[in-house]
Amino acid sequence: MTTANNAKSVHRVNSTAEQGFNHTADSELSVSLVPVADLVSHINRSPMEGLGHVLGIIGYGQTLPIDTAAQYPVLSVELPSLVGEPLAEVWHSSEKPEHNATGFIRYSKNTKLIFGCIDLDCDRDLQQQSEHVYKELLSFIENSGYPHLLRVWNHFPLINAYDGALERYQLFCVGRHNAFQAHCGTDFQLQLPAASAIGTQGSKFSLHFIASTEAGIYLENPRQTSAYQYPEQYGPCSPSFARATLVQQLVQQGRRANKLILSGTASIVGHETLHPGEPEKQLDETLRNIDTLLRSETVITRQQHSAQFTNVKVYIRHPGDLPKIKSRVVEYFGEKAAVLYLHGDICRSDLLLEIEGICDL
Ligand code: 3EB
Repeated sequence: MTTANNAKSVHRVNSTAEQGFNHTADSELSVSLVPVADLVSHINRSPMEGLGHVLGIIGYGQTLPIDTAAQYPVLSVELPSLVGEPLAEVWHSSEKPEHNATGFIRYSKNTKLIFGCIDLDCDRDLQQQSEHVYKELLSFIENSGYPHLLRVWNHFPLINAYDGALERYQLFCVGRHNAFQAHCGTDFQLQLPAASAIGTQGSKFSLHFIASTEAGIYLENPRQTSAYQYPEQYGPCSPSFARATLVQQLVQQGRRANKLILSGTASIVGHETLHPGEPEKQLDETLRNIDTLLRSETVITRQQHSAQFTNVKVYIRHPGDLPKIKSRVVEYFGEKAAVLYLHGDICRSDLLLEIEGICDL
């Protein structure tokens, strides 16, 4: 049995519906998955219902019916949702944020966190654009007093296509690597956030991020080579990310407080892709990777309760594979997790799926 399933059977998490109080009201950060059609009423209701204040909204697959002049950042990511109606993530915080924009970065910030979006037309030179975007982002968060990047979501088109001698994902990795090295210096590997990089069928370079005044704890996966140490066969610059970020939040009234923000995780063991062409086996390998990370010492020793995923995103290269994986995903993560299935390209052409999520510890 998996860790997530154990969590379900051993410790029941209180939810709003069951307990009549709000589970997220005193939590620093939470994410609601909302049908796009209900977005406006959800936003209007959320302060009354104790969900907290809106930090920003990330929509998937269709342009959001929200005024782009909305005070908080709104981003439409070009990755269609594969199940049911179009969905959006509403990011909330318990503490009222301030909204603003600087250059191409739109953001909301409270005393501890900053949540922001970048939405640009893709340049012809992806390496240079990635380097530029990351340099701007790193300077911006540092100058604003939120120097610790916790999580970044990257999206751009044609991730597996070649541009000259390199794949576009490799070009992105070079640009991102150069920016981190220039900004953070030679030991930049120790300061890398959790991340994901997913290919779209659109035309935008878009990303969103969370950064903090306080350092997160960056985790690696004992079953996987650290991405920043991948050998050169995968590209001239290894990918700049950590496998997860552990965020320690305030404990109030004994309720769960730590969050694990899991990077995109795929069927990679050591540094090699396992099970090319076999989605079910890639899924099992991915879940074993997630399980291993959840059982790692750093996580276990900081865990106040059993691990419970609240939000999960499953990226699927071929929509036809969805029926082969959906029931296993639901079984593993349990009914409490809001799962979003998105049609996107994974950064290695032999990977068929990737899973990320946010987990209460
Ligand atoms: C992997 O483990 C799969 O380049 O930011 C996962 C998460 C992956 C983040 C990134 C890439 C990234 O290497 C791919």
